[in-house]
Amino acid sequence: MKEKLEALRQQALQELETLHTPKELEEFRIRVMGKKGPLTELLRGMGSLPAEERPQMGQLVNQLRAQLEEKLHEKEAAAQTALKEQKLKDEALDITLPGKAAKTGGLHPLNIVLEDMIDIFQSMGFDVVDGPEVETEHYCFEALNVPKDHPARDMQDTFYLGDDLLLRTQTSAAQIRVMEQRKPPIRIICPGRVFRADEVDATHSPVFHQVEGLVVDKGITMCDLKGVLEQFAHEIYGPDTKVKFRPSFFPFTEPSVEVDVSCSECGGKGCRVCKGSGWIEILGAGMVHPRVLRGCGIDPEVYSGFAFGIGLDRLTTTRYKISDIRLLFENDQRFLEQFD
Ligand code: 2U9
Repeated sequence: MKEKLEALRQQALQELETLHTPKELEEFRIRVMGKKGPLTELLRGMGSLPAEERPQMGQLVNQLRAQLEEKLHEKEAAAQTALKEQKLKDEALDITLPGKAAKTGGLHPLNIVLEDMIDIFQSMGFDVVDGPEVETEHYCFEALNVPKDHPARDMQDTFYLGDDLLLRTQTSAAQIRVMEQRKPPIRIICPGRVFRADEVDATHSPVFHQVEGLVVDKGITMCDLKGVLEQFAHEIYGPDTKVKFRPSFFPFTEPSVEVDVSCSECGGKGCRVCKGSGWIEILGAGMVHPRVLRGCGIDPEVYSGFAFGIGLDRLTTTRYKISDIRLLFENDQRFLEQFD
């Protein structure tokens, strides 16, 4: 029996040396040390030994069990360490790799052009003012000398929200509020969203943007209007740009003009952008109608002023050669990314 025990020790220790994974070691434990294993069998076989040999034999079997247990523990601990090391190796991070660049937002093209315009007018001493988008008929039309039967007041052209409430069709409404509150000299621009019940197409949107301006003081003349708007056109389109003032009509200004600049695309020769004319219309303007001044409590015998209105969307689409105004309102990342 002693020889059997020694043979088992040799064989078990030898086999243990070849086992490495936790699975292999567990299988060994069940096979060799389990109820049906050779160790248990040896203990059972002790019944056939003479009584005086049994204690010594029992001690030897227990020693072997302890020895195998210890070896198994060692191997299991080594297997766990190896497993952990392999895992660390597999999951190793290369901290020297460059990180993913975070996407940063950029200015919307309308805001790029608006910021340029604000810079230009601020450098000429204008303040920037704001006003409500929901207005009353008084501020949007009456105070601006727009008669009751004017087509702009028609339900077809203006979004009415109720009897007297409407979405402003021009930012002039906000400038009337300033004229009521401040005494001249007044030098303001008023950028903002405006609304007209237009059919949507490549050049029309029911929501668009204006930058309107107003100057009121003693002795303001058409020369001031020309000087300010020429300066603006030269800063936006370059100093060689020609500026043309054409007579026009608006209810809120008298006299009124429309302002064209020589086409920046063809230099005035005529092309697709200027539809062959060599000129591009950029704004409307005029001397503030005396009735408008009086309505705000400003004496037109003492003060005079000029006003202008610039369509921001058209200025933006021509600058960036954007073919369709709707692109400005869709917030498509692929479009906006080009202006970062
Ligand atoms: C006050 C009095 C008068 C603002 C003006 C225009 C001429 C004009 C258009 C430009 C393109 C509107 O966006 S657009 O379609 N505007 O032609 N706007 S004079 O006149 C004012 C403003 C305020 C108190």
